[in-house]
Amino acid sequence: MLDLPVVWAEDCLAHLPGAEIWVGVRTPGTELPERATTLRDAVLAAGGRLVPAAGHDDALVRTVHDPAFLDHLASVHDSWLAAGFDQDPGQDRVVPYVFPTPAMLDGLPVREPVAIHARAGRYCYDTMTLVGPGTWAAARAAADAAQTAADLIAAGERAAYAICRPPGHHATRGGYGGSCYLNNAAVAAQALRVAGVERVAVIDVDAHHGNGTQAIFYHRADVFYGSVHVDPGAGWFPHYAGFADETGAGDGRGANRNAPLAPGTGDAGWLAGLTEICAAVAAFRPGAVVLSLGVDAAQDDPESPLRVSVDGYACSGGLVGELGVPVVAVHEGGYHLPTLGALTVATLRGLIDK
Ligand code: SP5
Ligand code: ZN
Repeated sequence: MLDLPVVWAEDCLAHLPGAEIWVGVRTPGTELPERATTLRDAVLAAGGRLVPAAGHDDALVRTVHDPAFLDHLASVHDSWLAAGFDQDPGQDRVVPYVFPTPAMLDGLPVREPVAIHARAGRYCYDTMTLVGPGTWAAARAAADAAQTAADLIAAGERAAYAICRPPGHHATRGGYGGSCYLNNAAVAAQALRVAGVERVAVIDVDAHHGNGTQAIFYHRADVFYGSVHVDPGAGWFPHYAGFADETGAGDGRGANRNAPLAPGTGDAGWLAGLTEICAAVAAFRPGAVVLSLGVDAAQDDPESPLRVSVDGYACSGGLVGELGVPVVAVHEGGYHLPTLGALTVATLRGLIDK
């Protein structure tokens, strides 16, 4: 019996990216609405208690993200259609073609471009993360779900699970990418801080490094970020972050910990990495934990080369539960629909059985 509140936002189904542009080629993409309904059905069948996400105003989200980025994301698809891009050249999703990277700017300030096709890349860092008509509503609903789960912890629950779609851990303070738009885990962590938890730890078990969450808290001493993930140095997304020598900076020195793993790593190596992260989290003495629960490290997942089993995921929940503090679990990745539910339920069972 999975005796746990499960936060659900119907609007998370409104995001229909339709495709991912991979090395210039249109591919179907794997971040589908069916992921969310599959997760919902599995956790409810296991005994989870459905809690509708509550609407929140933008105050908290605007402290986690750059307000200019939020205004952009809320309006860019309407602007895209108003400029006729769905007719000419025939693209109904927002897809950038130029990015203001250091290679282009070389120290110049980032200006707000006039052309909508240029603006499309202003707050985006890849070609894989398209914006459609329902993207903003869904991303905002996912952030609401994460904030609602944090509210439940603040009200005394020991654990809560938010079905967040689209996922969030690749979204930075000022930009989106990696199938993520708003950083749901960072919203949950910040909500816990505002609710009075002095130190919050984010533990990220998604197969990919959560570069967005790391960046948002990199200079802060009050939020620890720890992640176990496939080694970006072995050629895996997000490629530019997630290395072991990234340990925080300024006030945040020592409050960041990465455990990158070789492709092919299975339960033993993955759980050893997570054990190391959990030891660092225990030393940080958090009052609550946000678990970035991606199940794409599973052996059958198409998006990562890690080979974790359902039992391995159950053990990961146990390791986080053993920390003995309340946990907000926020869903991240996981793309193999036939096993998504079992992996998630096993993790949540492991979490609350401790
Ligand atoms: C939340 C999350 O798990 N985001 C992961 C995004 C990783 N995307 C990287 C894609 C790299 C290219 N994959 C090839 C797909 C070919 N269809
Ligand atoms: Zn992932």
